[in-house]
Amino acid sequence: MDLDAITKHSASHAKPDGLILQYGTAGFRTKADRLDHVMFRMGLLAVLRSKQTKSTIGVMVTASHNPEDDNGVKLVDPLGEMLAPSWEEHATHLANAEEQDLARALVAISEEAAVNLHQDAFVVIGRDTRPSSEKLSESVIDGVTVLGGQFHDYGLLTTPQLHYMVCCRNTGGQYGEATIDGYYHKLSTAFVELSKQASCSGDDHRTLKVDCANGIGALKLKEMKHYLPQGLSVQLFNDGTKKLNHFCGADFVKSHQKPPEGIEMKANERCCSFDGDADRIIYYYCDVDGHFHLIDGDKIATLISSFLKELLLEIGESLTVGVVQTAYANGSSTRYLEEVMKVPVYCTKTGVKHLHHKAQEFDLGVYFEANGHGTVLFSKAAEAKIRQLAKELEDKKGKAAKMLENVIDLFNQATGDAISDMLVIEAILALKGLTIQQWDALYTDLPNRQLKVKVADRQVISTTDAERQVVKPPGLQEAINDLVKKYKLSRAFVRPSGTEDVVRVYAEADSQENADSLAYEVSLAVF
Ligand code: 16G
Ligand code: ZN
Repeated sequence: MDLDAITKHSASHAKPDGLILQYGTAGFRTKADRLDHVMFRMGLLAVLRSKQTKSTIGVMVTASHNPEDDNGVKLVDPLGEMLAPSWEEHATHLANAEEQDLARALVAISEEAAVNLHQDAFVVIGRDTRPSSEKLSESVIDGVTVLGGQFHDYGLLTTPQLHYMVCCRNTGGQYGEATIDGYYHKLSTAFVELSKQASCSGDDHRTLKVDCANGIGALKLKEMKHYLPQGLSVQLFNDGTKKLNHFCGADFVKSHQKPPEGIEMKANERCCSFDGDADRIIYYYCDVDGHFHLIDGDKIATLISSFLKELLLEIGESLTVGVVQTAYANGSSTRYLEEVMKVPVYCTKTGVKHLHHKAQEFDLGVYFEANGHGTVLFSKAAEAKIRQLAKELEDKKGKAAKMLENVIDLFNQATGDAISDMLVIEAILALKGLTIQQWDALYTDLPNRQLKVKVADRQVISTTDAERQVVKPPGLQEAINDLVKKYKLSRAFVRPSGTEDVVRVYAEADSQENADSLAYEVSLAVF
C-alpha cells in the first residue's frame, strides 16, 4: 500500500471535521454533500474486501427511497449478498477516521482481516439517477485506483442489477452474463417460457401501470420493454421527468396508504410502484367506489408461495418451503400463511440481510418485507433437483417442473428486485387467470398505522425477539402491553430506525381508528 499516495488523494476528499456516520441497515445514508469522503473510502475498502475474498466486490451509489438530495453507498459481497457484518464495522471505522488517521485505519483493517495485499482486486460500480450520484461514484473510483484496484463502472443501474452483476462475475457466468443485456436476456427468456404455459389468451388483464418513482427503474424498464413479449403491456409513469421519490414510489404508497401522484388510475386497473433504486415493489388498485386497495410485500409473498406450493404438489416433490417476514408483516398475512396455507413462517429483524440469511435455510425460501422488498432463494440441491426433473418428467408433472425451472431463472436470487418480482407476479396472475381483486381477496389486512417519533437518542431503545419486544428502557414493554390489551386483534411494537434518527412505532387493530389511536398512545409512551 502506498500510504503517502492514499493520504495525498484523501486530502481532495476530505472528511468534514467531527462528522460521524454509521454503516446502517443499507449502508451509509445522509445528505449527498456530506458523503464525498465516504465514497473515496468505500472505494478503498472495496479493494481490501476484494483482495481478501479473491472476488469481485460491488459498490452501489444510491439512497433508495430517500429524498433526492440524499445519497448513500453500500458494498455488495461476492455472491451478490449484503456486506458481511464484520466488514460493516470496518466500513464504519474507516468512514469516521480523521484525515491524519486514515492510513493507520486502513493498515489496521488489512491486518485484522488478514488481507493479502499482493492479491489482485476488482470492483464493479453502479449508481442511481440522483444528480449527485455521478460525481460521488467518481470518488469511489478514485479510492479504488489509488489502492491499485481494477474496476468496471456500469454507470446507471438499479441496485438489484448491480447485485446480479457481482453474482455473475463470481460464479464464472453460471448465474448469467454480467452485462445489462445478459440481465434482460435471462429474465425475459424465463418470463416468455413461463408465460407460454398460460392457457387464457386474449384476456384483458395484461396491462400494467408502473409508477417508477422518477428513478432508475424508469430508465431500465424502458430498456427492458424491448425484450418483453407483446402480451404484457407495461405503461410507465413518473418516468424520471420529475423529482425522485417525491409523492411517488413504493415507500410513499406503502407508508401513506394512498396512490402516488402522477399516475392515472381507473377503477380496478392493476398498478404497481417501484422505489428509487428499484429493489422494492408494491401493487394496488382503486375499486369502483374509489377505495384504494394496497397489495404489499406480505400479499406478494402469499401469492408467490401458494404458486410454488402448487407446483411442488403437482410434481410430487417434497421440498421444504419457508416464508420469512419481519415484525411489520400484517397479522392477517401471518395467520393466512400458517393456518390456511400451512407453510412455516419465521420472523427476523428488519433489513434484507436478516431475511435473506434466514431464507437460505430452506429448499425454497420466500422472503418479503411488508414494504415490498423480497425474493425467493432456491438451495443448490433444490435447484439441481428441479432442473433434473424438468428434463426427466413428462406430461403434467414435466410441465410443472419446467415452470418451476423458469421461476428459478426469473427471480433475482442475489436480492429483492422490483423488475424481476414484477415479472414473476405478472406471470403468476396470467397463469392462474387471477385478477388483482381476486389476489387481494386472499385475506383482509388488519388496519394498521406506522408513526415515527423523534427522540434525543434513538439508541436508548433496544429490542429483542426480532424487534417485537423492548428490553430497554425498563418499563416500556409493560406500558406497550397494557395499551395493546385495550384493543381487539391488536399488536404493537417500537424499534429504533436503522436508517433515520427516529424511533418507529407500528400498531394494528380491528379498525383503522383503533390502530391509529393505539399507535398514537404507544408513541406517547416512548417519550
Ligand atoms: C433499508 C432496508 C430495508 C428496510 C429499511 C428499514 C435493505 C436493502 N434495505 O431500506 O430492507 O426495510 O431499511 O428502515 O436492507 P428503518 O430501519 O429506517 O425502518
Ligand atoms: Zn430501495
